[in-house]
Amino acid sequence: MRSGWIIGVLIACLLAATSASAEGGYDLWLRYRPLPPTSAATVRAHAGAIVTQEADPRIASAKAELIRAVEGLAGTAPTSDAVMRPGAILLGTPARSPLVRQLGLPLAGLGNEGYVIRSVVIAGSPTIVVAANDGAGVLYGAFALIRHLQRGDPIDRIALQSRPEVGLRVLNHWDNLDRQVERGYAGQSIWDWWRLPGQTDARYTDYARANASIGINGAVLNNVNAKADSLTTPYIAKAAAVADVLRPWGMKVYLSARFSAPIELGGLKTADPLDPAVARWWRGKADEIYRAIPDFGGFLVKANSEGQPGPRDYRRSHADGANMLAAAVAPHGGVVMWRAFVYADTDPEDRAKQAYTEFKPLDGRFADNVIVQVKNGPIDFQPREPFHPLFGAMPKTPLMIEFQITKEYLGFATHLAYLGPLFAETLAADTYGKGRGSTVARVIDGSLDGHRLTGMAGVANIGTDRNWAGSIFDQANWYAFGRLAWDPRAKPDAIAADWAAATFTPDPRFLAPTVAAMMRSREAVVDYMTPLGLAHLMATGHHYGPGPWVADLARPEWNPVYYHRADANGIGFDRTRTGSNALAQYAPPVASRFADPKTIDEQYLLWFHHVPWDHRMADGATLWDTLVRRYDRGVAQVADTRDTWARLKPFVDAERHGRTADALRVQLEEAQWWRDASIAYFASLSRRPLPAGLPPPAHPLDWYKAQRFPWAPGNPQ
Ligand code: GCW
Repeated sequence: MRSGWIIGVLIACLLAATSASAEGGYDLWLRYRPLPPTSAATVRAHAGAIVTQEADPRIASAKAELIRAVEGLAGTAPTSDAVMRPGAILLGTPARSPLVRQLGLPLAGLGNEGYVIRSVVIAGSPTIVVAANDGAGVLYGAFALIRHLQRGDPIDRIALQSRPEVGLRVLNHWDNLDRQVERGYAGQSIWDWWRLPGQTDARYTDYARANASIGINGAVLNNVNAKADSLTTPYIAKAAAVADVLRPWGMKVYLSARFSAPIELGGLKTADPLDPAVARWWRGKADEIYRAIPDFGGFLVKANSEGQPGPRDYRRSHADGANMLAAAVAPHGGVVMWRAFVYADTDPEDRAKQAYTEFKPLDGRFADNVIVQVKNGPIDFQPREPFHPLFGAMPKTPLMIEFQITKEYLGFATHLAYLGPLFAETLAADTYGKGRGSTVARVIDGSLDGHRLTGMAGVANIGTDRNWAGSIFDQANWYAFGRLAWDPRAKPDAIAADWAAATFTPDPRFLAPTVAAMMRSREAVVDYMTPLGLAHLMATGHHYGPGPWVADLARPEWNPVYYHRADANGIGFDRTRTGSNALAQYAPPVASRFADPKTIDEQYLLWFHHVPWDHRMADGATLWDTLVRRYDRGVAQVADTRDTWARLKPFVDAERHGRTADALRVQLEEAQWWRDASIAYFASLSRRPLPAGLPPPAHPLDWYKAQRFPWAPGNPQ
């Protein structure tokens, strides 16, 4: 009896200990663990009640989240009230809340999504007010306030104000209907199409909460390599069920549309965008969707790219295709996001040039509710690319930028690479489209050319993994995408600090080294995979490990040798006048900056130039020696991060610390593999010795060539 009781107590203690330390990462950055006692007391003093006076679902979400956050951070749940009491947080809009209205806050110019947060005194009581013109703004303001609470910032004299610089802040899910995620490394698709619409999942709500917390207001639910089935009546009902869950969190759903759907679903003989029967079919389809989803966002289309159908099949332009679809959704206020990621198997032109060649002449020919979605760089989500030449070159067309949050080319979810610096680098690039200061950020926020339709898309890294993103640090890439979509000028280190504080701890002894390691992590990947402007050297299909020698794929531009062009004399892709002249697609000040191999920023050298192995770099070293040293530097950086992380153990729970440490160990081995394989291959062409003191590759070149990874995740089906 007695021993049974003791065992029971022991088991209970064990369970409590496990659940307290069970940190799988599901909570993301919305992890409301107790603050240190003084910060917790401050929060309690200011958040004894959450007061709202209107029945808006987004305000209800804001209130529920604040209650949850305060309860977790400060240990006491606030009450929910409709009248003021001391030490309350007031949420609302002046239009519907008399308490907010009487404050006369400066909300003009903040639109529907901006917010003001202020410390005020109402009837003698100190109050924090979160006010906006619309429920969406209140929701975003509530999350901004929570961010400050999580960091333990002083809140007694809080004064914040913000509005998003970009309108459509959307995730693109490359999720197939059987739940396989193209280029997904975090398990299956969270969208359980089979069980929808009758059954939804708590994950959908948590997904929406996470997105709302960083300002993401839309999701394209299905892969751009789309099946027409998504547009059938049963699948529209499924999408509508998802939309119902996302709506109270300020999110709209969109669908990728397969251009040939009128043939596949409508029984028509053609999908020619200028055929009236085709246009009629799409109008009917759009009407049907809007009956089920009144706030449906619109369509995303990948056309005439990598085998997808499109208007070019009928000798029509991309504008013809986009405008026909745009007319179908226009009566409902929908948009068409038309992708510029286009290259044709029949076209011998440098792949980096093809999108510009195809789209630039169409500038000004798109309907008002079309926005052209352009990848950050001209090839394909490489560890580093120069900005896409279409930015700054299509002033009469709204352009949205597409980033890849999932790390197809940066070591999947295994390698730690914080993408904030990659995103920010592109956004800060100056296109010179309208002279100096014409940054990509100004193109996509509409300010450069006066566009009101603006957007940023991120290819999601989300799946059914317990930690959503495949690793804890990959969550930071989702987070950084949202924050930069809200404010394309935000600083990636500040974003990393917010993320790490909310995800782990605001303790500066943890934050400073963690943020520093995150900030160097993407450059490390560049160094050990594709230094000095190299690109697309990943192995076939899965794009995981090194494959710079691959030369046997059907299309020239699928082969790494197409991109590096290394031979006995040198390496790099000549995109100057003597080569493909892709340089001419950039505005003259940009082109001239890139034109000279002596003055170009060395991080782009081999992207634009084929140079001899003995080419002298700015510091006098040869290109060959520099290349090898870059590979080494990348590996050394990963080792450094591994050591830093080991030292941070006291600040992190065992589970998340251990899993990250394991991944860093694998990353280090694989960085070494990348370094060794690449050097073995390039040395076989350059026939030069390694700089003195640097270790030779661990294996002969043939060993690296013989590695096979037949079941790597994420490959297209
Ligand atoms: O990055 C490449 C991927 C494809 C993807 C394509 C695209 C959805 O390898 O898997 O297809 O880009 O962006 O359309």
